[in-house]
Amino acid sequence: MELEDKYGAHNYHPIPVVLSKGLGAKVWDVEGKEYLDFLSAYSAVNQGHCHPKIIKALTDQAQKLTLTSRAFYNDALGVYEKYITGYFGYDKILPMNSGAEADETALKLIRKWAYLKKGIPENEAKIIVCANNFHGRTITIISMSTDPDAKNDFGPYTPGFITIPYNDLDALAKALEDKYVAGFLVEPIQGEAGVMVPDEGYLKKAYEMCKANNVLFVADEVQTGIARTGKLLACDHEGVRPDVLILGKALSGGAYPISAVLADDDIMLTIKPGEHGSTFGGNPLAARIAVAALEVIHEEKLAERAEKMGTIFRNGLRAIKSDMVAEVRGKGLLNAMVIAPKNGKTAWDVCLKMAELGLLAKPTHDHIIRFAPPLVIEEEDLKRALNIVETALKFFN
Ligand code: IF1
Repeated sequence: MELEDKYGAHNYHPIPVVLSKGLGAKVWDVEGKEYLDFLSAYSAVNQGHCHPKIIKALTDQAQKLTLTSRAFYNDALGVYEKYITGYFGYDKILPMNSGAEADETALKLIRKWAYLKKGIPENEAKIIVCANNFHGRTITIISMSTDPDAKNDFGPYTPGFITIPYNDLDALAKALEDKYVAGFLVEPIQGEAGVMVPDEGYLKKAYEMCKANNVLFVADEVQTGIARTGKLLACDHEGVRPDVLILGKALSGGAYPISAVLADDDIMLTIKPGEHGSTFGGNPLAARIAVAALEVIHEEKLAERAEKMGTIFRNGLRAIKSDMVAEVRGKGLLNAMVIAPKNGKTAWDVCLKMAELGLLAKPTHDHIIRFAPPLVIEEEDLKRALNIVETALKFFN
């Protein structure tokens, strides 16, 4: 911790736990203490820490060829591209590395499509985004943000965004009256905002309104995708097929930075050779890891598991009697508890107490504790976690 403080940027304020090993839903600190991981690296470790099949794909490929750049072909990328486009049902994938890079790629695709296909005048394309969004940390992405911590003192900002309230179809309808709108970028559930689940039917209706106005519906499933919410994609709960799909995090099971944008040819082919890229995007190591990570999701039926275990977990949280619990919400194994401060004790104190008791979670926006364990968590461990949450809350009674 001292090394990080002395030699590392102070862009995080971690819970004071030093981890050194992880397997499945468990992690161990340097003293050998075991914890249940209820953050999963912000939903990147859906398949569980160090999943053997994913690690094997990594170690096998790492001995052969890790990076060629896209200046040349390699024998892994095409195989991955065929697999993932068939897996999610799109014509093509544009492979990137971080979630933010995938969001940036999606923004560029929306703009290219706007000028080359929709006929919006050059530099006039607008993209609708939602208040309290989180899509990453680049300058353009924080230009869309309404969070002062993410945005302040990073200006000047990228223009071309219209911000509307989340889960508000009237506001979307009004914004869609602007004929220069080319896309609507939305999280099916707002993760960082505190697991904000929109009304039933919101995504479906929003999609239909976008289609009626020749506007691309773009889903950022970096956090909600890959089985986290009880379906392969959060959009699947409403039968919505995004025009552009953004994936990241669990696309690698936490073994490597891998992200992707999926779309059909009429959108994807608006970007021509030399118009976009990345040194590591589509590298053979990522290609093999991502195939293994997606196979695990399918083989271990992790979406169905997230649905079943999520219901057990949410019901268990709601059964806890404590006046610090203001609200419990979520879908699948992406859940959150809103903590009402008591005697000056906040969600942070509850998280410290839970860490002491063997459960790792971290608050977002001061009062909201997000609970997102790996989807492979055993039912007995899920129940043990519920006991730890209850014990921690009771401690502040
Ligand atoms: C941090 C949380 C934050 C994301 C969605 C894109 C990205 C993310 C929906 C960018 C990343 C991470 C970033 C990390 C904490 C975590 C996070 F919501 F998951 F908790 F911040 F909001 N779209 N979310 O959630 O992906 O570039 O990070 O690979 O920045 O503190 P990335």
